[in-house]
Amino acid sequence: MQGRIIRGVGGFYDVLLQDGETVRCKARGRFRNEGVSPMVGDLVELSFPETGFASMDEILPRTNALLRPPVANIDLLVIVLSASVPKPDFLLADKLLIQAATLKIEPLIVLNKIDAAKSEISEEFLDVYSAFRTLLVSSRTGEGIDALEAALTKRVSCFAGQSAVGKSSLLNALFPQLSLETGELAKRTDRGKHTTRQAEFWPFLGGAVLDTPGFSLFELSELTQDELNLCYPEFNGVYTQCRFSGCRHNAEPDCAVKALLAEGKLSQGRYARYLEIQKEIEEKRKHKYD
Ligand SMILES: Nc1nc2c(ncn2[C@@H]2O[C@H](COP(=O)(O)OP(=O)(O)OP(=O)(O)O)[C@@H](O)[C@H]2O)c(=O)[nH]1
Ligand SMILES: [Mg+2]
Ligand SMILES: [Zn+2]
Repeated sequence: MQGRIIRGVGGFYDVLLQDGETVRCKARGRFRNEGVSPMVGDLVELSFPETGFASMDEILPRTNALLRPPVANIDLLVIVLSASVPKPDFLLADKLLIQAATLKIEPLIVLNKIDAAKSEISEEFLDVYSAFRTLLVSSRTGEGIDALEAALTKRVSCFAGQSAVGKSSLLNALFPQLSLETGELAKRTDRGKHTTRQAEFWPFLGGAVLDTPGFSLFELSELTQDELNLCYPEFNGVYTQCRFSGCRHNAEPDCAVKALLAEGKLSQGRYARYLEIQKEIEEKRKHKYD
C-alpha cells in the first residue's frame, strides 16, 4: 500500500494513506544500512505484518529533495519574509531562490506582516523581486490570504524562511482548524525562537502544505557560473552577450549584466547579494580540498 510521510516522530513515521487514514510505521533497517533517510513528503510503500507496527519497505523515487528544511517532492517553495520584525532577510531569500531554481521548484515570494510595515519596505520588496511571483500579505488582518490560498490549491507547497516571519501564523490564517504553535520574538535580539521544530505536512486544498522550522543559517551548494546564471531570471539571456564567455559579471569588462545594472534594469541589492553569494560559492570550492 502507498502513502506519503507527513511527519517523523522519534524514529517512527506517520504515513498518510490514500483513503485519508494515517498509520504510524517503522522504516526497514536496510534504509539505515544504505544511508537513506526517509523524508517528510516521501511517497512510500508500506506492508502490514501480523503483529507490531506497519513497515516502510520502499521509498519511491523523489522528484526533488530540499535538505534545509529536509523535505521531498515539492511543487512550490513559498519563501516567506517579514515586512517589520524581523527585518526582511533578502540574502536568505536569494539563496532559497537559488535552491528552488537548482531543484526546478517553482518559487513564490511572500511578504508577510504588511499590517505593521512602512511603505518603503513593501516598495523595496516589489522592486527587488519584480522578476518573480510575489504576494503582500498579513496573517493578522487577512489581507492577501485569498490570493495565497489560490496559489496553494492542488500543489504540494513548502513554507520556508527565517524564524518568526510568520510561516505558522499564515498556515493558521489559511486553515484555522490547524492551530499551529506560533512564537514571539526574543526581546533582546529581535530574532525568532524557532517555535516550529520539525517539518510537518498538512493535506489541504487538493494538495498539501508543509510548515517547516525557519532556518536562518543556510549553506549554498556548489554551483558553476553557468548554473548560477540560470538562477537569475533577471539575467535572462543577457549573459550570453558578455564579452567573455564564463563572465562572472564582477570585474570583467564589457559585461552585459553590469550594463543592465547601469540602466537600472537590475536591482542594486540583488546584484550586491549576487556577488556575495558568488564569493561564498567560490570560497567553498577553494576550501574543498583543504
Ligand atoms: N504584525 C504581524 N505579526 C505577525 C503576523 N504574522 C505573524 N506575526 C507574529 O510573528 C511572530 C512569529 O510568528 P510564527 O508564525 O510563529 O513564525 P514562524 O515563521 O512560524 O517561526 P518559526 O516556527 O520559529 O520558524 C508571532 O508573534 C506572530 O504573532 C502578521 O501578519 N502581522
Ligand atoms: Mg513556525
Ligand atoms: Zn558578465
